[in-house]
Amino acid sequence: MSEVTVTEHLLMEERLSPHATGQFTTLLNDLILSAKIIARSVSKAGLLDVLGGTGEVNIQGENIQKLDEFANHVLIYRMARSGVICAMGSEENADLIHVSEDLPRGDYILIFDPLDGSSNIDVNINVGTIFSILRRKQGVKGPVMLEEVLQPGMHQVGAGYVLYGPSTMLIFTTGHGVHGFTLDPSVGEFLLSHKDMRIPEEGKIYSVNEGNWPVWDRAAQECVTYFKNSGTERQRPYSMRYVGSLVADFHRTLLYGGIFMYPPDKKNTHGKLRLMCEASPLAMVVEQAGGKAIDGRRRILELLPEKLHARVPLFIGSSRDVDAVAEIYTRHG
Ligand code: AFP
Repeated sequence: MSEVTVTEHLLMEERLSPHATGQFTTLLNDLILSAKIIARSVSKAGLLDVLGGTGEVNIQGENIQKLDEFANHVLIYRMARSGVICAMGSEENADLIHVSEDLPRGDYILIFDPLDGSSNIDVNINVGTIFSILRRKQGVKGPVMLEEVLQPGMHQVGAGYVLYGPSTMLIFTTGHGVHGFTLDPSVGEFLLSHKDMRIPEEGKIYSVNEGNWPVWDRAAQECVTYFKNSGTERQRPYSMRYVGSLVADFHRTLLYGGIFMYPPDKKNTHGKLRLMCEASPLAMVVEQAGGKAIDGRRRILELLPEKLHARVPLFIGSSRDVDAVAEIYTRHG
């Protein structure tokens, strides 16, 4: 593993940008500190009284886990004090979170899913934090309006995720490729372990909750059939892997190639995953690594969110595998 720390890496990237003020580096450094605090609690799940639900239900209608609430609190508290953010959007909060006027503020907007895959915590399976960084239009002052936040993913200035797994990893992009860092717990630093990550052009794994087959439309069923059936041109059938934590399923897809799919179904007619805090940040990461992300027909990064918690179908991964899905959806009209 290289000895380059994530801070050194950020400073090097900052030097390449002539107009950099250091605010973005500050933001990422505070995000990294939050991730370390969350990682510490996640790694002690089972020892501390952090397992199980709080008994409450979030804006998405899902049971809130204790660690979910803790991760959300850490991020909101820390990032509000970074001095460079004006507003935040969390998967756990119905409304936009405004940074108090009593605190120093900047132009950045942070959208996050504090603990993705949290229903897996009690069984000790990987979870993660997904983040998307947006910027206010230059010169706009005063309270942040929701319309300013509802930007298409292609306006993100940075995006990534922290994976709390056998080791804690930070994967992010600022639009100059994707880099991965692994937390060395003995020194408490994220060290560069995966430089300039590239997703294979084509994979051998498809990832989907196939239990939803009866509630999918014909196009989604055809996509899964395509990856299951043996083909002549490509090596098929693909293997199937599904963790049920998007960060974990995405991370495997990024490293090994293949495709992750969450199609719309009869219950989730617009898909289950959240556009702003899940699909868009991962779409930026995958595109920067040479892959693709679509909702079946349209590029995820071009979609304009209608609301903070808009949902979207997601097909993400190796470019040729995503192209195969796009071709099937086009045929279905
Ligand atoms: P939780 O955070 O409630 O566990 O939801 C996880 C998630 O949003 C995403 O991480 C998974 O890919 C997806 O849901 C799994 O959904 P299914 O359980 O419907 O397959």
